[in-house]
Amino acid sequence: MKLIIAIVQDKDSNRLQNALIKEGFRATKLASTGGFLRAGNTTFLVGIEDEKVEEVLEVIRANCKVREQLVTPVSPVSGAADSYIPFPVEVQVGGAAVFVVQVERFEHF
Ligand code: 2BA
Repeated sequence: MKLIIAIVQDKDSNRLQNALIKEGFRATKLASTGGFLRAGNTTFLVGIEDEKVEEVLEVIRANCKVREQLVTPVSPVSGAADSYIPFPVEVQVGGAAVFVVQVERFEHF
């Protein structure tokens, strides 16, 4: 068995949740925060048999979009803060950051 941990954008989370349910996959949705953007995102936990991992990945791939997001870099802590002009830079976020982890044991009581 594997545990799929998928970090997706909030904008895709309802669509992905509906698609996982429709395809018969069990999932848990957690509210999370990206370390870089410090913005909300959504983490899905999906426990799944090894042979169905690719099917789950396909559902995630089909429902999560890549988007551009503007980020304003934080100003320097000390030094040339007076002359610092924080130009927003564009970063590409998503579709999804996915980890597939081996599950040693699963119990469901
Ligand atoms: P954030 O950490 O808020 O990152 C949002 C986006 O900012 C990233 O999109 C990436 O394009 C960019 N980014 C992140 N760190 C950067 C850096 N040090 N320099 C320049 N750009 C950077 P994604 O790669 O699609 O990641 C989306 C979210 O997935 C991340 O939100 C984070 O919550 C999670 N994530 C991605 N990779 C991860 C990893 N290796 N471990 C844990 N979480 C991860």
